[in-house]
Order: sequence, then structure tokens, then C-alpha cells
Amino acid sequence: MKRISEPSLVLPNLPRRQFLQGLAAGGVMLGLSPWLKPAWAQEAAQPVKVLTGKEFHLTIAQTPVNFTGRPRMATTINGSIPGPTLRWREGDTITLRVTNRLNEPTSIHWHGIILPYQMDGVPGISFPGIAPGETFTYRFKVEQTGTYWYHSHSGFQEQTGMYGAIVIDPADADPIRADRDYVVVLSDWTDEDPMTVFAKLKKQSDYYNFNQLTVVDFFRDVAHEGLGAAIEKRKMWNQMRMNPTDLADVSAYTYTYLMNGTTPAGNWTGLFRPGERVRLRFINGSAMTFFDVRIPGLKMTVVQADGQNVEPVTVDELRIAVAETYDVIVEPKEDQPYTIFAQSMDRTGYARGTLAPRPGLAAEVPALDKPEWLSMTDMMGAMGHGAHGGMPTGHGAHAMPAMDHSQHGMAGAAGGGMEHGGHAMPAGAAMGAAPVRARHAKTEYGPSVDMRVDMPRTNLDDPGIGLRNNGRRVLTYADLHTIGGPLDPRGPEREIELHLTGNMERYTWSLDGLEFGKSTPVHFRYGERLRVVFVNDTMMTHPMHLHGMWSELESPDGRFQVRKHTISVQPAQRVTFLVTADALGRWAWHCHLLYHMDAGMFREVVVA
Ligand SMILES: [Cu+2]
Repeated sequence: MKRISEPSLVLPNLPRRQFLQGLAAGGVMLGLSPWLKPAWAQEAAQPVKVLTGKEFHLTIAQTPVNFTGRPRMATTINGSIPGPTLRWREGDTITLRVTNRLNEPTSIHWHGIILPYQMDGVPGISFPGIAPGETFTYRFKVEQTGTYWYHSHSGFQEQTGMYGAIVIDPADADPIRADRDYVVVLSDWTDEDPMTVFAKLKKQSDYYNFNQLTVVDFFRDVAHEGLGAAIEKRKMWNQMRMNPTDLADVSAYTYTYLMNGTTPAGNWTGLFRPGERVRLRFINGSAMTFFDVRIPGLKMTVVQADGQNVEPVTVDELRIAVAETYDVIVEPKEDQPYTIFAQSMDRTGYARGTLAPRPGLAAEVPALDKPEWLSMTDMMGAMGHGAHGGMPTGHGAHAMPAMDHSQHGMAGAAGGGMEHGGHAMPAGAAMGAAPVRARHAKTEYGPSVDMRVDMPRTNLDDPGIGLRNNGRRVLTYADLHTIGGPLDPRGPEREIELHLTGNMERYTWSLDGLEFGKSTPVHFRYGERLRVVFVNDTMMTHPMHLHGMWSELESPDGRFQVRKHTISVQPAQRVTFLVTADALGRWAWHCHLLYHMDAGMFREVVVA
């Protein structure tokens, strides 16, 4: 979302790092001689274990890893990446003792778990954090079932390896029948210090964006759309001071994408016998990466979203936002391997594994899809589809005149097809219910906001940039229906509208234009049923996570859709969900992109 410098044509991509797909098989280093390890490193490195029962002991420590050919130190839980898979049973009271062997404070947050706020694990909100050398005891009753995960809520520890899966078995028989059951944790690893990554983004928000428009792109557009349209397209993006290729802040330029802690070269493998029903519990435990997941040759039947059973829906592909989970059933019939392919949304790399009838097999790995440009819909919401009245409003002396020009450009484009520009629009002309005008808070008119959307789109049937009209059946939120409906039959008594905001030049992220440090807590009245309205005033997708309570997403016309703990809000989109404020205490509410959260897209919620 950075401005494109004049002239808008930058030279073709710099050479990508050769380990783009992870040259090293990767993982925690076994058998490292003791003198190579700092004294504070964990003694023995471990493969991922499954821990069951009611009592757990987790140890946080530094452990040497090697994902790229270069040894690095990771922050691990019980010495593995991901940390151990915790298998709980509904109705059990569990005790988790977490010992900190780092020389800095740590924490574990149980993502999506409904529990007393003191057990939620967010330093500064739920508890003080776990000091070096200290052991903190978490104890709570497990009141839910399904697939969840856990991660550090301290500093950038999550980026350096602190995450793991939680599987909660129902007290009674599981209505989802499967012959095999695999957790598939997707994540992103960097050899860089996350502080360095963050500092680079602060200095230049498109530092890791190597998808920028090239001379080759320009001539391709000229060939397809003609010289005039190709020039217009670039002029428009320049005038808006935006970059249509800004799909992710951090790319494979620094990331190696992992599946169950294994690089693509390492090829994590799950075994099956032909004809079996295989349950895959996809968890996106990455810091910054949205993955588009598919298994060429197999249909995936989605049976659970964020731990909640949904009416089964069969798709070819799904996008999993950071912190979401999706359980799918696949039924491989042939005696052959199948690739589990999870490409990053910006198409710079992928995580990959294999379902195979025998160890050691591999299937073809598909080519990465071409990165797609953000469309006018992503930019302007309902406006981007040809309605009238609400342009995105820029802020500041530079942006305003630019916006006037872009409006002019838009009008000119209407007949010239620039809006579509050869790039796919969301399926179907309907953009949800009638457009709703956004209510911008006064605090949005400040230096922390470089863009506002007045007429957001409300459709949930858009799979998002890069997945529109790709010839595959792609899951959208409109496909998800939680079995059993809402937890609370009441309608909303009150409505809160919050805007997802940012300023790309400064790499600040905020809610209603206020970074966390400048904000005051949001108050929920204990017991109330309230409607939250999110309007995304930015060009990036933000997976928003409310701790401690469920978010019950509504359809554009206000009917119950799906219960989630993390709701991904697309650019220029307005979504609404209902919350029952039944959990007293102090809770975190934030974007789950780690660097967005750290840059200020975070609020405290007080339920009293
Ligand atoms: Cu965000």
C-alpha cells in the first residue's frame, strides 16, 4: 500500500533468495554438540509431541534450529516447533504449568478458549506475564470442543516459534467421523530478528514487496488493454499513492513457510489408506501470512471453522487467515500421493506437505498462482462496483487533490474497462445488501489514517483478492453456517462501530485512528448482547480477534452466519457480528497480524 515512486515502472524483481522454498529439510537441530549451545538453550531438541491428560508442564526456552541452511535460535515450547499438540477433553479441568527458561518475560495465550480472564495469558491485561525463571499455573475448565491453538503474547516470540495446536475432544462421541486425524499447523519463519523486520517495515512499509509493477507487467497490460488504458491504470494508482500489489507486508523474501514445523523441502507427510476419511485440522499459526490451501486431486469438505462445527461444505480451496482454524475431511481414493499446497496470499512462496499411502512419496507441487492486483472493490468498497456517492477520502494536503484526480480517472474508466482491467471481480454483481454509509469517528481525521472508505461493501461471498474466478470452488464466509445457530437468541441491544485504520507511510495501524497507546478501553456491559460493526478503511485484510467471547458473524442482511474467534475483514469491507458480553474482566481485541498488533491495532475491552 506504499506509494509508487515516479516513474511507476520499477525494474523487474530482484533475484529472490534461493531458499525461497526452504532448501534445508528444516526443523529443530538434533544432536548439536553442547559447546555450540548457549547455556540457556534447552538441553535436547524434540520432535512435536502430543500431550494428553489434565496436567501439563510446558517449558519455554531457546533452542537452535535450521530452516534455511543457517543455524538460528528459536523460542520453543518443550523444545519443538510447533510446540506440543495439547489434547484436552470437554468438561475436564486442566492445569498447565508454564516455566520460563528465557532471560525475558513470556506468556501463553490459549487462542479461542473461553475461560476466566486471569487465565487468558495477555501480559498487561490478564496478568503480569511470566518472569524469567518463574512458573505460572494456568487452571480452567474446558467448556468447548474442536481445534484451537496457543501462542506467546509477549514481544515477537510467536514469530520465533512459540505456537502449538490444541485439540479438544467432545465428552461424547464426535459427530465428525474420521479414520485418521492430523493437525496441520501452517506458519512463517524468518532468519531475521523480528525486531529488524519490524524496523524495516517502519522505515519502508513495502520493504518486502517484490511484486511491484515491472516493465514486463506494463507491456503485458499494453498488449491486453491498449497503451492508453495501461498508462491510465498506472496514473490512477500513482494518484492514489497506493500500490495495487501490496498484498502482504512480509513475503518469502525473508520468510520460509512451514507445515508442522517442516519446510517445503522437508515435505511433512501424513499417511492414509485409500478410501479412508482423513480429517485435517488446519491451523494458521503464522505471524503475518494468509495461506490459500488446496490439495490437487481432492475435494475438501469443511466441517469446522474456528473450532465450531459447521454445515459441511465441499470446496477445492480455502483461504485461512492468521489465527483461523478450519477442519476438513478428505477421502483419497487412489493409491498415490497428494500434495497439500498452501501458497501465501501474495504468491511469493508456499508451505507444502503430502498425503501419501506410504512414506517417502511425493506428488507434483503446483506452480504458484500469479499475484493479482487489488481491484477497485478492494479500494473503494461498494463504490468500486460502479455505484455513486462515496469515494475513499484521503487525508492531508497531498492526498486530497490526488483523490480528486482519481475520481476523475474513475469516471473516465467507467466506459474504458479500467476498473476491471482484465482482473477478476468478485463473483456475482450483487455486493451484498444496499450500501451502508460508514460513520467515521473524529479520531479518524488525524495523522494515523491515510485512507477512509465511505461506502464499504458488505458482501461475504467474496473469497478475496487472488481467489476470484480462478476456476476453483473457493470457500467464503457466506458458505459457513455454524450447526445449532447462535448461542444467544437475543438481538443486539447496542451497536459499536469500529474502523480498522492505518497509515502506510508511517506503518502505524490502529482502530478508529488511535493506536493502542493513545486509546482507552472499550466497555461492554456484563450480560449485554451487542452488535459490533467493523469497517476496514485500509487496503489490507485484517484478521480481528476478540479474546474471551465468541464473535457471531452476521450475513449482510443481519442473519446469523457463523461463530468465530477470528474474523477476517477484507479491504473496504464492512462486517457485523454479535457478542454476548458474558465474560467479566479485561480482554484483548486486536488484529492478529503480529506487526499490525505491535504497531497499534489493539484495544482493551472491559466487561463490567
Ligand atoms: Cu492488521
